Amino acid sequence: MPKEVIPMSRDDGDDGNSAYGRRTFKRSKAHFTDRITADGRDGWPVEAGRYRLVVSRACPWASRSLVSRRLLGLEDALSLAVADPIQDDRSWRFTLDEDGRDPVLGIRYLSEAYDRRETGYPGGVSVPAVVDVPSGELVTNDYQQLTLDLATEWTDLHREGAPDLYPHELRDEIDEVMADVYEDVNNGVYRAGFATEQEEYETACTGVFRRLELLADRLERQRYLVGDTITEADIRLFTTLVRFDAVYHGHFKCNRWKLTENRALWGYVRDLYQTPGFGDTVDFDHIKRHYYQVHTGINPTRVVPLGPDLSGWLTPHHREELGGRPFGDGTPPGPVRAEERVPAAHTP
Ligand SMILES: N[C@@H](CCC(=O)N[C@@H](CS)C(=O)NCC(=O)O)C(=O)O
Repeated sequence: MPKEVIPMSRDDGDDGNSAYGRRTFKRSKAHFTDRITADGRDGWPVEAGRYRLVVSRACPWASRSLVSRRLLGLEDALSLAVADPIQDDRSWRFTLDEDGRDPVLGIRYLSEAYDRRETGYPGGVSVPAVVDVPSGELVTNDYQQLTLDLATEWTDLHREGAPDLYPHELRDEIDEVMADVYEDVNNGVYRAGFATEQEEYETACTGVFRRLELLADRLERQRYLVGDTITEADIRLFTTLVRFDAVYHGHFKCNRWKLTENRALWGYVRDLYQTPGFGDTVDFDHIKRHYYQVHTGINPTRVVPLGPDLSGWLTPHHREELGGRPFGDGTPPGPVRAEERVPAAHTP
């Protein structure tokens, strides 16, 4: 039986009592913040085939990198390991692979790559993680920086027609939107879900919906969050919205309304879902089983609900009427490679 895993705060200077106890939920900071860059200044140069991206398709933070990798066409350059959505007491494990071992890294647990990098470090084992294949060492688990680096440092390895996900002239606006989305939405749902006091829950839940309403206003008028093309900001909002009705509405009690009841947001998230590179990374089975089975403090029975009905995800959204050029001067990514396809039973 997997042990409960809580996104703990251990290295951000709090007293260790805040993630799940009496105090406000706080997210830990990523512990390994080395960057893989074009000039290799941290000792990790961008190099095709050298690194392996380890994700769980359940995890919204890891899913950002799954979407970026697809949009930018980095599948050949950066290989992918998908962990079992259910961690055990040694955390993320490769039980979906033959013999329970990642075929490239040869390890059974992601923690082995963390241990190779640093023995006995104080943080938790989290995804996304990038591992250096030759040494087997973890390079980074800094999910905030990772996608920005894929967009701006890995450019030599991008596919032809890759979009510019973090255009220079829009960075200030993108950063501003992402900061609000992070605080109130990406992390707000976790603060609501892990709250152990009424007031803490109400504050977080109110913040989630206040921000969603502001975002919906914006998205009534424009197809994407910033400018007229898909950017990093859309990726970060998408990975929370795509989980909203499936897990945040019920399991995390963010239930003032469902996304399907909000015209702008439901249209926006379906538009992205149906855009190559977004929906084809999403595994609703992994999402639901992870949240409902791993957070036993919230769901002690570990029963996973049957709903919601997924068929609506593929219905017409009519967002093209707002204009916008999804890939700017670029093109959509090609089909998903066979070995990375999400099983049809886990999709609408
Ligand atoms: N690395 C970040 C974000 C990534 C993250 O929270 N990933 C989750 C999955 S959604 C995870 O791996 N949690 C395992 C754990 O915290 O032990 C953090 O430590 O807060």
